[in-house]
Amino acid sequence: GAAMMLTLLAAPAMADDMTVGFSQIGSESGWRAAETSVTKQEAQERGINLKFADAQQKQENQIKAVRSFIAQGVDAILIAPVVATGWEQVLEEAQDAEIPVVLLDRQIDASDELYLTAVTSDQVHEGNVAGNWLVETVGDEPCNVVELQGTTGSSPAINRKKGFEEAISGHDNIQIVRSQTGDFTRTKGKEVMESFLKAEDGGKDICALYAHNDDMAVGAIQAIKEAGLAPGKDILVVSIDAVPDIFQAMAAGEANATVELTPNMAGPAFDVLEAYLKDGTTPPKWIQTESKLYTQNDDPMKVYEEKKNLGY
Ligand code: GZL
Repeated sequence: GAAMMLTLLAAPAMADDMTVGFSQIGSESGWRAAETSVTKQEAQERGINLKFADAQQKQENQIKAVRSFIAQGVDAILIAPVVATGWEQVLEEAQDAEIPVVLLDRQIDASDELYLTAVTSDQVHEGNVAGNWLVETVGDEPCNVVELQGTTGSSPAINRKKGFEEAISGHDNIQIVRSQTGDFTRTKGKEVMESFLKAEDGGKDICALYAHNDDMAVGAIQAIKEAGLAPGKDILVVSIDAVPDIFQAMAAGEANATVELTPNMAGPAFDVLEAYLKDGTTPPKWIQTESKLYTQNDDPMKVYEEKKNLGY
């Protein structure tokens, strides 16, 4: 009757009290920590009720979290998928429950029918930018490169490797002589760099390090110094993320270049979810975030000051 109608009319719009489950990979890097803090801030500013689950970099924990969000009947689910495979089953369960899923910062090898959209950078382009910087920096000089890959099977590790190799192909003076995963962490980055230096006669013939993220580069810089070499000079250092600590290293002449990745993937994600849930507006399947090269010429300490309070 009228009372019911009045109650319905009084119900707040969906977006005002949207409940969103976020299956986050973990806190493996400074960038990941920033993405988490920015996501929580964006939700708070929008009055979104965010349910947060940290998977400690294990896919089975992400799948458990998504199933829990489905059981709780959330309005939407965000997933930062640790690896690119193994998502079909749980995404079909979310689809059956009519809960839209948005992927953050990494892609998956599954039909894009299984998610509303993916908010990510162009990771192949990031590898291109890093590789092109090295090509322009070394010219025709011989350059043996060691590569610290991101998490095995993750879309950034696959794509950043591909993009870098594209950029250096045709420049036979530049060769990747060692390549191994450092799992996007400082600790592993340091350990693997130590093994590269030992395997390469102390590192005197290593010209450059390409690290798929700044955290592995920062760990490797420590290993290079402990081996008695000058990072940024004896061994050039190029990486991706643009976290504050890489700018400190650049200001100290210990790192050379980084490709920026915004930690704010959730803002665009919440925008399209609100439009979808309120008006049924369907977004494009990919929302691409920008990539910008920073080098020692870009006043690294100024950039450090700008970034240091952003939750990294
Ligand atoms: C890339 C993102 C990567 C960051 C790393 O989009 O998934 O994961 O580059 C993080 O710092 O571990």
